[in-house]
Amino acid sequence: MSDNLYSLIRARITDPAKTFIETGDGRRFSYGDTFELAGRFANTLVALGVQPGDRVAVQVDKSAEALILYLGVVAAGAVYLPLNIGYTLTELEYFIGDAEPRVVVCRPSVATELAPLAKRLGVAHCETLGVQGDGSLMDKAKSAPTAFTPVPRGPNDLAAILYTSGTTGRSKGAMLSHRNLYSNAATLVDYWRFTANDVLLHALPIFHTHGLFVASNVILLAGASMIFLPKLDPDEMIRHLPRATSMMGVPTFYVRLLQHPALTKDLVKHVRLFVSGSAPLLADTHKEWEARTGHRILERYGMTETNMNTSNPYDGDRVAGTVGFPLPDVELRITDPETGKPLVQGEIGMIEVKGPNVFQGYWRMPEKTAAEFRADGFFITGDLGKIDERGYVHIVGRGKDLVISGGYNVYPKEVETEIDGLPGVIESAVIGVNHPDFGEGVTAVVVGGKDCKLDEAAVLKALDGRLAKFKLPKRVFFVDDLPRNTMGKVQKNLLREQYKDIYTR
Ligand code: MCA
Ligand code: AMP
Repeated sequence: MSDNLYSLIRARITDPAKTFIETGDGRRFSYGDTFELAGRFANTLVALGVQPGDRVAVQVDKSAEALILYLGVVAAGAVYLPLNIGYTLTELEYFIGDAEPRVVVCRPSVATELAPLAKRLGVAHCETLGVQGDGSLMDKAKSAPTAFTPVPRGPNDLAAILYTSGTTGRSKGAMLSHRNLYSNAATLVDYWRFTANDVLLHALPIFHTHGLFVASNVILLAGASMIFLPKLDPDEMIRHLPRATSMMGVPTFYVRLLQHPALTKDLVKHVRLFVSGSAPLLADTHKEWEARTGHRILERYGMTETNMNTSNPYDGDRVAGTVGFPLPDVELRITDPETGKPLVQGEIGMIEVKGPNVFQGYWRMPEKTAAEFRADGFFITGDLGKIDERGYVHIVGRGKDLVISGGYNVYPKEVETEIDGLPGVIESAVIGVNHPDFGEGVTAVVVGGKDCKLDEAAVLKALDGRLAKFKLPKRVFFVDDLPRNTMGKVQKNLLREQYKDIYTR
């Protein structure tokens, strides 16, 4: 049997009339509709010359069709490459140039800007897909046949590439195989007890692991349904929650829903599971949520490179401030970050993982890939943690210089490089500071020279259009010097301490 994820999903679906997606505005896609449209997309892509292994880059607004396009790409044996809709043309130039997709699919509104760029970078076709089933790709798909035999794939063949920003330089494309995606989603279906009776309230973006693989693949493998909302809109979520059995979100989802007066125990009485991940969930949020709804949020831990690694238990104690136990099939150890030697239980060190969930390496970056694996196959996550006496994993910090804002990763180096390039700037340090809504707020501390005429607004204006908006500093401060240790390294911990109250006071 082929390992093509699409074939494995199809094999599990017994009732084609069952609803897969219901959109916020009431459109409904049964599993039968979904497979027909995925077949049309796959046939369309093949007609555009897409061969197994070719990349199909997609930067479109969230819609049922966009998710079904993912299935069509996978069915065709091609490699799905989703891109954050916030990325600017400058950022897209890098991703497209690096991944060399055969086809780029974008929003109708940006096609006139993106098509010439894609052409210059050697992309064969630039197509569009809108939120109402419009666009050139849909036009072609409408006249394509629905029947498509999924292209046979081996377990290690690629199904997707997701870019994660690099701590030191260029963004890296994490290569995920059919087995990576299938094995992790199948594990989560069992671990979190998903069945065909489930209805997931889905308000996450579908260009990252959380909304695409954790949420959507789990629902597909369970043959369950989703209420598919374009984004986090608390009023809309409150409207749909009474029909949901489950919800997945980043901590900001829970923080914002708690601010809604209509969130009550009664509203969520049909929900059996709330999952949080992508960033640390504050113990206070966990407690407040339990007090308001009667539910203990289940927190889990994952990465783009690994899918999900650990989860709090479905039955048993969901401990606030921990990310639970390693999932079945996932080996997890804590090591000395310098030597890589395993540490004893309770000591803080580097979290390393190994299992069928762990990716195939970084696209065209063999050295970077080699540097992040131990000789015995463990992947070095860059997260610092410990395992307590009951076996729960705690994430206590990051060994990598990374800010997580509202569940999106922002690599300080990327923002610092842009700021350092502005006229008159000597240097800068970008840090994450406690933020009541986003968890961490991207914050820039800038050393301007004598001739520097910039102020906060001017820095932000200069960065706008070069970096996606979620990467832009929420505040910019000017200082005479950055604190350094004796080795000359900027002491970001001191800056984080100095600015720790700026978003909360
Ligand atoms: C939007 N803005 C942000 C963010 N999102 N700023 C900082 N951090 C953010 N995350 C900015 C916009 O640019 C805009 O700026 C202003 O905030 C309002 O924009 P809006 O679109 O209204 O924002 P929102 O709808 O309120 O979005 C906030 C959000 C969203 C719901 C937290 O960012 C979100 O859905 N995050 C989830 C990300 C996610 O799925 N992560 C999983 C990665 P301006 O006003 O200047 O225009 S996968 C992962 O991490 C691993 C594998 C894992 O474990 O899951
Ligand atoms: P990404 O590169 O977007 O896949 O982000 C992965 C990173 O998010 C991990 O390496 C962790 O630093 C962080 N992360 C994910 N889930 C959690 C969690 N539950 N608690 C703390 N950090 C998390």
